[in-house]
Amino acid sequence: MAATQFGRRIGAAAEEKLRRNGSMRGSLMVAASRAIAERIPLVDLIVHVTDARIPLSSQCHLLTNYPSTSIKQIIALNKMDLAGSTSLQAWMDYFRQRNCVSCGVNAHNKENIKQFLSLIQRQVRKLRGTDHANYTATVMLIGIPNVGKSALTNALHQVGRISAAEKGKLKHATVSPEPGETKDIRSFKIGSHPNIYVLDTPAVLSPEVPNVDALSKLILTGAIGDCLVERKEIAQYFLAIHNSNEQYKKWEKLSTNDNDTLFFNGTTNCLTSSGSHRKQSKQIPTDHTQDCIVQNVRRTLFETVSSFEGNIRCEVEMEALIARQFIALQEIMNVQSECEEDAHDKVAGKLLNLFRTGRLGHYIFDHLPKNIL
Ligand SMILES: Nc1nc2c(ncn2[C@@H]2O[C@H](COP(=O)(O)OP(=O)(O)OP(=O)(O)O)[C@@H](O)[C@H]2O)c(=O)[nH]1
Ligand SMILES: [Mg+2]
Repeated sequence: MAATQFGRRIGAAAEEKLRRNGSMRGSLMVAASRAIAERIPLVDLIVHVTDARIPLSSQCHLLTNYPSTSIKQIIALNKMDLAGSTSLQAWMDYFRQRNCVSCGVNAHNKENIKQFLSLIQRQVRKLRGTDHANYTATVMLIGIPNVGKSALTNALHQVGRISAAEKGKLKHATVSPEPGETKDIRSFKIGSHPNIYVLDTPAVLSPEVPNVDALSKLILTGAIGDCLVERKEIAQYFLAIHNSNEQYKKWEKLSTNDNDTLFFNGTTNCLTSSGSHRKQSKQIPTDHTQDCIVQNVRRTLFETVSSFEGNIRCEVEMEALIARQFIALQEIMNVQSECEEDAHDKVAGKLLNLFRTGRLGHYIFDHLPKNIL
């Protein structure tokens, strides 16, 4: 499939660069990995934080290298809002069949965090094997960069402290869309009776460069910074996946119902084809994902793919479609630049931001291993 070729292209370019640099990890990460590895046998429970869009490619080597029975862990498939809960069920079944406790999580959803906290509390109680609550347990979050360890820590700390009616200032772990933000191991209280603390930790990456397929997915989801390959190439990879996927068909109504309507802001007004302004409070959904730019990007992607007459299975023809999409997106994103390269870079940045915040559909990029289907 053409999308796979686009992925391999960026995976190979990144691999080459990493091999020349010698390693995926800086000296800080090496030291942090050692400190985390030393604590693994000492904590009560490990939450192995992965990205639900790539449940296998985002696994942390520190944990996969352990025999599965020797560590007590919950596999948290975080960012499940970006993966879509229906497809994620098959992955949870996959982990269940391997006797792993797994759970889809959305660090931004309070109700979901409450359920996740209950799961952690149940597991801790089970592991301690006692009904009394006069003890302190430690839970360590471990994962590769940018999977949401700090966002989960903050959410658990907030929900756990509030439900325990604890007073005092809430602490905050720094959360950032850039990978490698957390530099130290820090402890946050998430429950009383028993006292449970979570350790937010710096990201861990394997010293081995992963295969090109996994590498391209890590780059696409933002686990590895955009500095290894050009943003335009990453955006092209996303478009190749998007164009090969059926999801864009859901956006057909944006093209047919509203093609005479130009949205000029994302709130309450719109400009009709006749030029008059009218209130749109009923017509623009209140969901934040439905803002004006998102609508226009979705409509443009729908129109460019559905009107394309070439064969998108062929890499060269897919490339031609993507080139058209860049031109169309540049216009609707209102990107102006003297230099084409610079304009494409800006379009790519905006497109990747929309995709990575879930506004261009739900995706799971890893395939379930065939033998369990
Ligand atoms: N949509 C969505 N975004 C999330 C979720 N969890 C975290 N994020 C976002 O993902 C990005 C990375 O989150 P962090 O919590 O900083 O990730 P981390 O694993 O601590 O990253 P490092 O400290 O760099 O290893 C941020 O932009 C978060 O807002 C989630 O469940 N859903
Ligand atoms: Mg962090």
